[in-house]
Amino acid sequence: MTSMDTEGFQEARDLLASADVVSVLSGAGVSAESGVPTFRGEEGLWKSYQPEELATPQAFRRDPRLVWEWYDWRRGKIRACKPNPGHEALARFALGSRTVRIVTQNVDGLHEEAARKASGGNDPSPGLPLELHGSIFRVKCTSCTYKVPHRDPISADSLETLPKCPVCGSLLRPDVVWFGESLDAEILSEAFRVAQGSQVCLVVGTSALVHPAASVPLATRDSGGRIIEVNPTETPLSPLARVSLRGASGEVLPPLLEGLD
Ligand code: BJW
Ligand code: ZN
Repeated sequence: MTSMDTEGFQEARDLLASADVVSVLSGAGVSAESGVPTFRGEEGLWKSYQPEELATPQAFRRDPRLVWEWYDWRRGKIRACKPNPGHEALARFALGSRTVRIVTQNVDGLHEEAARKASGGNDPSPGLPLELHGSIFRVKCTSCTYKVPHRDPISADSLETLPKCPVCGSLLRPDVVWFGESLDAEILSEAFRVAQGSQVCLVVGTSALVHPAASVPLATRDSGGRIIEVNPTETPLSPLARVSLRGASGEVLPPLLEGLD
């Protein structure tokens, strides 16, 4: 069965076609077909750790070497990944005439890469996402305000080899949002503002378990808009979605968004 035969496909296309403003909430599933491991489920395991054990400030304080080792491993995997047809379809959609804003939980930078490619040297900004959980390719100081882009491998052999702040000498850490940490207030309020003002929120590849990100589509629904979900499996948002398209985003999004630029 192709995605175009999926129940609700035409309804989803009609909803998107008649919307002036569309918000998109994406999660790790949108990058799965690029080879980026998701967090939860069988593919999501690293050694025997769960994200809740490593993506916390407590874990970093307890064992920064282990946490950096996990991030260095993930950064290496992501560096080798390219945007897939799902990212590309979203980027083309966002660069089209409709007002589209991509809000992502992903830290991999693949939406941005797809937007730069799709813009062909023109302004990529309508396709650049609001990054709710930061970027894995940026580091920040654990003590001062130092923050820089950082893509190179790091050595997590010992505490001594971990990256240190050039200003104050403290440990650097990935500039991502860990459990128990607040999201950037401006980015978060912009995400809710965009969702509230959109007629459709397209939710792609997220388990919708982590808040406040998982609440963003509720702002669309609470203001009278519709949620369209693209995910191979059911999530807590499925009962609230007008349409749930059960498939991989790299297969569903290109035909879903085709011609809606
Ligand atoms: C495909 C596919 C394909 C597969 N195509 N799809 C309200 C209620 C309960 C708890 C809380 C709450 N508010 C806040 C909390 C606490 C906590 C939380 O949400 N806990 C829950 C888990 C219970 N939230 C926080 O702590 C947040 N901070 C905060 O709220 O601050 C204020 C506060 C502080 C203290 C107390 C209370 C409030 C911060 C959350 C930060 C999350 N950080 C991480 C790590 C980021 C850095 C990094 O990458 O290392 O973000 S955790 C991890 O989960 C990552 C992700 O962005 C996030 C979401 O995961 P995602 O993207 O949904 O991925 P998966 O793997 O879960 O799902 C993949 C999906 O794709 C699946 O559904 C598949 O089916 C699908 N899929 N292949 C399409 N081809
Ligand atoms: Zn510093």
